Amino acid sequence: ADRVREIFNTDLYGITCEEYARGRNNVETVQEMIKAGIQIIQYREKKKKSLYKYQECLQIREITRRAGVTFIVNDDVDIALLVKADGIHIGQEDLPADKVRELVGDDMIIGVSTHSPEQAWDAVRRGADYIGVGPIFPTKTKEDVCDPVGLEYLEYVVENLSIPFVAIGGIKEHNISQVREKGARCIAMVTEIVGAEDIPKKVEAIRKVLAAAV
Ligand code: TZP
Ligand code: MG
Repeated sequence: ADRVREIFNTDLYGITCEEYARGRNNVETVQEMIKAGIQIIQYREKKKKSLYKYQECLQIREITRRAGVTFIVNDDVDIALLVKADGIHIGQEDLPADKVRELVGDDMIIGVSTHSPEQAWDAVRRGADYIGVGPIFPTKTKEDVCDPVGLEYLEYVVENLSIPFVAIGGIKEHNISQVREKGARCIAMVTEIVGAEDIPKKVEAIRKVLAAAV
């Protein structure tokens, strides 16, 4: 638990999304995120077949390992295991976290997306290592995303839970300070980072905003 807490004691959580990546493939995006100094990276790819996801994850595992970056795979427990990812991230309609734990063992980090206090407590009960909290703001990135739960649910988590968490959903350079000021330490962004022309430059700008927030 302390190991996971330490890993999530970081400012940004990067997530791939080839659709918004300005022609970069997922491997190139990860390389840019690493250059930018992002310490946790999730591979999230809804539109490719397993074989191609597996091949990309193999490469990403190699480069994240060399960089000392935590690598988490979205959805696919089999791929996470095969490439020896550090973690697996699942949603409310994936296999339950306690069942995923039976498959992946104690060393792999399990993250669960949550949208309400009930879901957060359920994830804790099922042995999740961290939770996603969101969507904080409206987002078009996730197809079946629920309505924004706003800063209110984030506040609930900050005040009532001790599990590491990542705030996510519609977070941008212009609104990230609100998220930090509500108490989020680790913040995930998809389009704001993968869609940036220059990822290291974008991350530098975001970090300036974070440094100025309370
Ligand atoms: N889970 C909740 S919102 C979301 C995910 C994967 C998408 C967030 O994307 P963006 O581009 O940062 O709004
Ligand atoms: Mg999923």
